[in-house]
Amino acid sequence: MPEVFVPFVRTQSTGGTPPPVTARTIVIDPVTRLEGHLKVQVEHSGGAVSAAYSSGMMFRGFENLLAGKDPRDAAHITQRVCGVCPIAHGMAACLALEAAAGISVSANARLVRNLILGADFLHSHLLHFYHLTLPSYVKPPDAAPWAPAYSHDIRPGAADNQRLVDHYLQALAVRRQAHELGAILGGKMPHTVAFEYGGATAVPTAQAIATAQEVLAGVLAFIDGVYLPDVDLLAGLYPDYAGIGGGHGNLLAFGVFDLNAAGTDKLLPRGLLPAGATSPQPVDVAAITESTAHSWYADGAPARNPADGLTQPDPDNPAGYSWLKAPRYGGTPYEVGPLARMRVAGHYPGTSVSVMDRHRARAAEASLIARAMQGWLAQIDPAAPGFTPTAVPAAGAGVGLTEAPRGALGHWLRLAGGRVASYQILTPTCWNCSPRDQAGTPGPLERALVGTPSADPAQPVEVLRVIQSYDPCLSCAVH
Ligand code: NFE
Repeated sequence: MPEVFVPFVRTQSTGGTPPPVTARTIVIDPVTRLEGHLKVQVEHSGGAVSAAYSSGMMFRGFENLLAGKDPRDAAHITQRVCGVCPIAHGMAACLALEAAAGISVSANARLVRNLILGADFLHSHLLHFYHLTLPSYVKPPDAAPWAPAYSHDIRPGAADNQRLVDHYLQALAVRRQAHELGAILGGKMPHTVAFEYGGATAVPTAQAIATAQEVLAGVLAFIDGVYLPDVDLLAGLYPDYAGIGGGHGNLLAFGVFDLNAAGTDKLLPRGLLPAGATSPQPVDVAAITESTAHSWYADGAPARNPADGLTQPDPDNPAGYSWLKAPRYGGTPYEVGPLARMRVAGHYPGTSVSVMDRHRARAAEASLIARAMQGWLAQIDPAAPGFTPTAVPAAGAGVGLTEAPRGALGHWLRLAGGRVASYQILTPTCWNCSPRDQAGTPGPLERALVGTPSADPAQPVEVLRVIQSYDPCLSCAVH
């Protein structure tokens, strides 16, 4: 790999790669109000997007630096993939090693893990709606850090606009409370020290549980009294976004928040919903592949299951245009995230997939999780252990499937000599923002952008709204 990588300078289309920039091209680079480095190029004609290309612009290499490490360290190292969803990585890493060892954790450990992860979901969903999304729909104050802002297609009247901007500010404090909740139970946030192979390192005292209930009640009151009504308000002001940004329509959830030791019962279950389906199908992990045909990798196969995955950077792949691989299920792109989870769980009826469906499902999920957390706090036994010391297996393999706030997350671990022999991470944003695969099929975001209005190419706010509805995190996606 060259010492200095100059990203993404392509002058020719090489079959499935972005065409040269013309007067019909809009390039947003970087896309802001998300984590990491995302570039989106769209071609437009007749006032609508005709093709889109999504590119992750930074390589990181966490999988490679895990090789040879003590597998217990993965729960802490992989949390550094991201400051927004670290807890989910800690969870997936623990689950992968525990699967390799064939163990399950105590009831207290399960509850404490659910609670810390739940607190991170609440923080993340509030962050996404108020601080990453809303500025694309309201007229923000004419001052830093909001100015300059788009002026095209901003619809709220003065009173609604003021209400939403006020809530933007209030939500900063509520996000802090959600993080405090995680810190009460997990030692600190965002990167918890409580997630260890074999359980959770601390069981909260009765006093800590009471404090956590109090903080949680405040967060839940904001979700139900402010967040949900604000999403309704936005959906009412922008009703056309219930029909924009649908995409392939396939939804996938790995499931999360175990309600029993075996993990067979979950608050948000595992399931697959191909477009239009109303009853979820089982998920077969063997059907998952990642293609690098249009990615800057040389992995020596058209597509690999993550159990056999490689991470061999190749910035010179002439067909590449992203540092994201292209995950597929049975060769088909699937959208992951709150809409997938809530629909698989039966909590979000219908078959519609759109920008507003994503926002509505995310808010409804925040309320559902916060309520479940109240119950989990009540179930903790402060006198019972949370951690069971267990030997690390010398060899074997395990898969840890869970959900991060943005969707299905998996860690694939292989052990040799008691160390990490191979580690592969498959993140939600890699599913959602993937480039084309070996068959040339666009990823979910790339497909969802097709047909999006582009009324004012100088202010492509419609394109931005579709992108943001997925809540992308490119730090996770490239890991
Ligand atoms: Ni970096 Fe992450 C993603 C979530 S999971 S925010 O995508 O949610 O790795």
